[in-house]
Amino acid sequence: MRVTKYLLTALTVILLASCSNCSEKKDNVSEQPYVSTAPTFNVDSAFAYVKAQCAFGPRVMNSAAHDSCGDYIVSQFKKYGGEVYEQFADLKLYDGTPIKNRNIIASFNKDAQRRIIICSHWDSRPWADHDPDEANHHTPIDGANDGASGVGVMLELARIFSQNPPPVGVDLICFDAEDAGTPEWDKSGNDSESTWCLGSQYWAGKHHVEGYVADYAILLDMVGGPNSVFYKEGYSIRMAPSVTDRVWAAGQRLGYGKYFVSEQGGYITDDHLQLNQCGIPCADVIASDTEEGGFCKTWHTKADNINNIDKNTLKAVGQTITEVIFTE
Ligand code: AHN
Ligand code: ZN
Repeated sequence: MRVTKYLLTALTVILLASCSNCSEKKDNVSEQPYVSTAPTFNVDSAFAYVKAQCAFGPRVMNSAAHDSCGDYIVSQFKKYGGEVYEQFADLKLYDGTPIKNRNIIASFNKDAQRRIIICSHWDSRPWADHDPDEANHHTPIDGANDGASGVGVMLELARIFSQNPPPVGVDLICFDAEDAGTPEWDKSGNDSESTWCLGSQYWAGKHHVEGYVADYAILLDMVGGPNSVFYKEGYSIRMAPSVTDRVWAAGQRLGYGKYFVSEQGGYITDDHLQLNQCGIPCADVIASDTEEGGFCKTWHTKADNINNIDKNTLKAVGQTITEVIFTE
């Protein structure tokens, strides 16, 4: 009797132990969340950088606000230990208007061989030509989302790098004159794609450092808007497939799958084309509107201001880019 009881107890113990050893533990392992070792992207800090840019007023070429904001961006990059390069160039708008173009580049971990570029445009559109109110079609926009959001992410990255040197070289490039392409109201017929992205066109022809090379690049465009979703942009899939996969995979493993959707989006004329054409594979992280299908509802309207910035979008993108950089 006693022996049987002993055997039963022993059997129970073995069964329990084996149970906790296999199925339960396995389940636990598969439920473990991904734990990133990348630094935290502080979204309040990034938001403050977006707000600061907007406070100068629209950053339209040949304006005082443009000059002052350019100085501000340079001073922030320097404060965080970036090596800053500037490219000043005399360029022309679609209608021949001369503009003073200013590209701003900040290099971190300057001597590293392996380098990646994070870029965005910093100018804002001179005309709210997509505004529902026609009276606004000739007035400039703040470009909180369209311009300042990408630069806000880059300034926060610079702050992060000042405390956590990146494992590869990182060049943060602010292109000028992306958004002065032929306005919708212009009837001259000169609406070619080459009227957009003037700053990146200039950079593609003349890099900030002679013989400059980079392994790959990520373009940020409208990364702080409401109702945002990021599809894999057409040219990015075609010309920079592994960069695109890398960015979207990073977003998804961090839990931002609602933003980084693995579906193909449209083909968009943007600064990334210039990098791809000069041999640097570049993916465009550019938002679509979950309700509209096209660009964000505030796109090229007076409503693209600081009141319509969504910190959740900014955080999802900022943390994803931080993840990509620090898992190099
Ligand atoms: C065109 O509308 C031709 N390209 C969109 C690129 C863009 C404009 N990104 C921001 N503003
Ligand atoms: Zn724009």
